[in-house]
Parts: sequence; C-alpha cells; structure tokens
Amino acid sequence: MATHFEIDEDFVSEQNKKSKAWVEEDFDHLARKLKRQGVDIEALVAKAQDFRVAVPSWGVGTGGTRFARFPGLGEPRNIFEKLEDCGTIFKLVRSTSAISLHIPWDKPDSATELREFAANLGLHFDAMNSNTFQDQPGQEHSYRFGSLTHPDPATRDQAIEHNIECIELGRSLGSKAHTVWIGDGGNFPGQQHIRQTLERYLESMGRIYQAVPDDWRLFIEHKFYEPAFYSTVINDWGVSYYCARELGPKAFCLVDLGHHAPNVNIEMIVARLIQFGKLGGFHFNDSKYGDDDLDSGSIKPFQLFLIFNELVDAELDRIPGFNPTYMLDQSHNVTDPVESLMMSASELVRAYLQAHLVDRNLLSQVQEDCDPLMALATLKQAFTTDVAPILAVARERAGGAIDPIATYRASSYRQHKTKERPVTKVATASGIV
Ligand code: RM4
Ligand code: MN
Ligand code: MN
Repeated sequence: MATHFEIDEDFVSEQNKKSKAWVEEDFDHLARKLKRQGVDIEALVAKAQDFRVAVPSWGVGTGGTRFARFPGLGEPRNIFEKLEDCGTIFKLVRSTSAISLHIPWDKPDSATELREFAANLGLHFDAMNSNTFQDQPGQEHSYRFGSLTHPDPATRDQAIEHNIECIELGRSLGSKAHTVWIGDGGNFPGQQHIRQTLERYLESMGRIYQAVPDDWRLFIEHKFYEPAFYSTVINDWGVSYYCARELGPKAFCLVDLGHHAPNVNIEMIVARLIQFGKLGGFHFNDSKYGDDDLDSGSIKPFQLFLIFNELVDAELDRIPGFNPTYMLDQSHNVTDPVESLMMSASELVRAYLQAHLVDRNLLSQVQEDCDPLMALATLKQAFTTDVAPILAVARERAGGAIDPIATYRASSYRQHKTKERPVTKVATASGIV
C-alpha cells in the first residue's frame, strides 16, 4: 500500500495559497456582518470543526440503477481501496473521520488488519449495516420473500444470525451502533399478513437486540416502498418508533431522507423523534421522486436547513440523550463519488451552521406574537447567509482544503488511481448502490 498515490499535505497547502487572500477578505467581511447580529464568527468556526458525518463504504464506488451501472475510472476494488478514498475525502474536508460499513459487501478477512489500516488514515468505524435484502453465494435460505419477517423460521434465524455476526464484527472494529434496514414487504395485496409480519419483525429484532452491547445503539431504518412495491413492513417513522419503544432503550429510529413519500414534512418527523427520545441517526441524501439517493442538498437545500434547524434547536436546548449520528447514504451514478461525498459533507456543515444563525429569541418572540411572516423571515435570514468563508476557514485551519474539489482535481488523484487499480472485479453492489 505504501506505493499508492496520496495527496500530500504540502500540496494541499500550496493549493490553499491560491485562494487564501480572498477567503480571508470574505471571512473578515462576514465576521463584521455577523458581529452586527451579535454572532461571534469564531464560535461558528469551532462548530464547523466539531461537526462529523460518516461516509458510507458503499458510496465510494460508482452506483447504478436497476437499468445499468456505468463504472467510473479507478474505482476501488476492495475495502482497503475504499478506505483509501475515504481517507482522501477526510484529508480534504476534515469532517468525515468515520466510515459506515455494509456487510457482507465490505466484510474484511481480518477485522484487526482493517481497523489498523483505517486508524493509519485517521479513520474509525461508525454504524454497521446488515444486508438481508440480497442473497449471498452459498446461502442456505433465500430472502426472496423476506428475511426477519419471512414465514419460515429457518430463514428468519439465518437473517438474525447475519445481524449478530455484523454486531460481533463491529465490536472488533470499534463500532458502537448497528443499523437494520430490511427489504421485507409485499408486491401484491394479500401477499402478506400485515400484522403478522410486524409481529415476526419484533420477535426477530428482539433476538438481535439481545446481542447489542450495552454501550451500543440499534438503529431501525424505515422506508415506505422498494424493493417491495405494495407494502413494506417497516414503512414509516411511526412503525419505527413503535418498534424502538417495544425493543427497549438501546433501540432508536434512523431517518433516511429519501425514505418518505414525496412532500412529507421530514423536519416534523425529526422534531417528533427528538421529543420522544428516539432519534438515533440519519442517512443523508436528497431526492426528487423516491429513494433517489442523490447528493445531499442538491434538490431541496431549504428542507435540509429546516431539518438542521430542528437538530440545532435540540442541541441548544440540551435535550437529554440527544446525540444523533450523521451518515451519508448516497448513490453516485454519474459523478466521481469522491467529489460527490466531499460536496455533500460540506453541504451538511453549511446547513448546520446556517441553523446556528437562526435568531432563536426573535423566532420565539414572533411565534408568541402569532406573526408567521416574520417567523419565515427569521429562518430565511439565516438560510440566505453565505457561510462559505466559515466552511473554508474551518477546513483550512484543520489542515484541509479551502476548495476540496479544485484541490482534488488538481492532484490528479483519480488518474493515479486509474493506473493503480486496473479493472478486475469491482467490489460494489450489483446495480443498486
Ligand atoms: C436502502 C437503505 C439502506 C441501504 C441500502 C443499500 O434503500 O437506504 O440504508 O443500506 O439501501
Ligand atoms: Mn439508508
Ligand atoms: Mn435508501
């Protein structure tokens, strides 16, 4: 691995010199502007530097749809090369020190070796993700008609075992959470007994829950359709919340932004889950129609801001137990995944900072005064503030790039990887991500 191309720190600082002057100018200007509003820009720089979002191991390979996958150049061929790309992302943006692994797609031969390899890149492991929505070679029972909720107990046992194996692996990797998303559901009315499948889910999850260490969290990820097109067992946040409550204090709900019907008010779901003490984490992405897995902030940046508005409100209110974990879950079908992930990570920090700019005293005043126009204006004031200079300065001071994408392109990283990684069999999911 030592001969592998890496973007070196001196190169990053050389590139930063190009735009340092204007960044400083813009930063000083913004500092004065924010001061007039009573906001200390340095406090926001610190917030930006503390913000963390995990990168999905499955996101660094080119994604695809059920129609086709158009492989990119120099794609990572195994989990080590995926981590190499994650290390590059982290080096340039500084907010992505954790990786979320999908098993068995990225199952290592040796957990110790993988953990050390990651640590050398400054990376560690966030939530594990199980996969009982595909069959694996040599698997005894098929998931064609479900996994944790399958009518056959032997199939359910197999799916439970797989989840327990993910938790065990996660323990050796230093992870502290496990995410369960199942594709279980029906394609036809009448295909499944709707109440019975949920009962089976709770029974299966109860057994997985027993294997979750006391200092871990178990995340339940809901999704209203796909691959089942008529009904899905864990279809919405209400069912997810019910299950998390039934399972116990280690169980929480995970909100994937793309897993709701169009036009659903996701920020309200977020606020409700915070209030009920069950918001565990996020899979960030964006969408126009369904579970599109597009880049965060690319379609509905105002929605992203409104979600962060709820998160920051809870942070400032110091809601007990409020500690959601942030992860990206995107499919990069037509872009360089490294670029998309860097841009997405920055979009999240942007929304987070903008949410910190909301004048919350004013907002509660206008709420008390029943003044909807001023309420919206208060939010818009924060949303329309350009915090780009803070993002750039936060990255630069942490050793990252002022402009991650320009620096990445100037380094010819992808071209180097194209030579280093001649196409063999690319370790990415067949089509879906
Ligand atoms: C699902 C869901 C899961 C992800 C899979 C690949 O739609 O979002 O989180 O693991 O896709
Ligand atoms: Mn997801
Ligand atoms: Mn999804």
